[in-house]
Amino acid sequence: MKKSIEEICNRQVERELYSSLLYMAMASWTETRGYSGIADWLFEQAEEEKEHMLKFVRYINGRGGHAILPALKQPPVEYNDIKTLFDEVLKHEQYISASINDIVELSFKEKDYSTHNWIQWFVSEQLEEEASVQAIIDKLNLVGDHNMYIFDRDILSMRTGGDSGGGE
Ligand code: OFO
Repeated sequence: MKKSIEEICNRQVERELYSSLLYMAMASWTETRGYSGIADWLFEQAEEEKEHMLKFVRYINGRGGHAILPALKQPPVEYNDIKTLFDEVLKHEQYISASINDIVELSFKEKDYSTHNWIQWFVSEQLEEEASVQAIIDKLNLVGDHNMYIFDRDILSMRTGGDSGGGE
């Protein structure tokens, strides 16, 4: 695999791992505030992000590169409220989508059509993730502050159940 592709995939290892850490930090904050449903949703999301990171690790190594596990910066400890927390999740997912698109673009430019083909799974996954977070935000806007208890129960049925097993 070309050095440029190895480097951009390693950049994504770091970003997926940070996503996992960020969602765990958010989950921990929500759990301490009694939102156990939201915490479960975020912990599950964190697991998915770890799986995404591993997909990159295995792909890089499988193509003759060397996947590097990075040191990570600490994610925020405190969050203002549930709505702003999910706004931050959406913003983060949009950042990840842009980062995946960079890989699509570079792999095409470098004529690495295997990577270009492989990364398409992440393109679809990002679409799905952004849509599911947007659906949560829409719902939060509907329920208002008084119905947060109901929302906390309801979010458990809002898992996309995104298949994170494919793509290799
Ligand atoms: Fe949130 O998604 Fe990974 O890629």
